[in-house]
Amino acid sequence: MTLTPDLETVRASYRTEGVVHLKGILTDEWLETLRAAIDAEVQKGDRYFAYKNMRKEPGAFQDFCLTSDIGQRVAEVAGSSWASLIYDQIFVKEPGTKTQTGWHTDQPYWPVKGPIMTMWIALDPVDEDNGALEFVRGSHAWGANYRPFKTDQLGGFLHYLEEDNPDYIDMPDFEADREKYDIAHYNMDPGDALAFDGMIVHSAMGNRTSTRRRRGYAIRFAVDGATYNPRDSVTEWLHDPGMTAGQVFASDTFPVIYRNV
Ligand SMILES: O=C(O)CCC(=O)C(=O)O
Repeated sequence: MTLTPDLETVRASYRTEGVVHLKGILTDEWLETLRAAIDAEVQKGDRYFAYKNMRKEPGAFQDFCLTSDIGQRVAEVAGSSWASLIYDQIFVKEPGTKTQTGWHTDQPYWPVKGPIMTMWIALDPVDEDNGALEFVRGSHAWGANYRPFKTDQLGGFLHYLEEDNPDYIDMPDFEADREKYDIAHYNMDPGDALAFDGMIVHSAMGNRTSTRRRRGYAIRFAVDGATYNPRDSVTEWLHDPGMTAGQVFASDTFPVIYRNV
């Protein structure tokens, strides 16, 4: 049974724009479970963070990745017969954490060639006041391979990585030239998700409110056509000695969580 209403329209938007807004993909139970799990992390003291690989430890994030229907949703939207898990990440911007997450593409940071999808799930209402993500629609299809860069703890640009690598080009100043591009953000309700391509240029606003939280849970997936591409120090933390370069991106470390049989 298909989980995604209007699947053909959704797929077409994802294909042409590189991002699509999916409404209400979480059950109330998962919403509460994930919120509580993030709150346990907030209790540790940080108010603005992007913790990675939460699913490695037993608990709510691992359960969600392995037992919810998220893999099927990814496969449906991507038009893939399978989806494997790369890693997950929680993005918290508590009220008053105003720093913008700079414009970037995700793919150069990961050892994957071919299609990657992120599902960014809102656990609070999200809009331009409390940290909505922004996308340069269609940029995933430009064929532009933007150079990865190092950021500080708050996501500010520090310096380029792979500076001598001719495969990359430096990123234009999207912020300065906003009017030149088709830039969009999506107002989200808790339980909504944005499915977006690993090559789309995106950023996230800061949380300018004094009262409204912004908890997001992002999971990165490889889908049909994605292969292992362990190329440099930037992607090293996701290297898997159990895979060989060029093979389908799936292994014990990066399990296939959905297959349409
Ligand atoms: O949620 C955020 O603040 C940033 C998210 C992001 O850039 C991503 O998921 O790639």
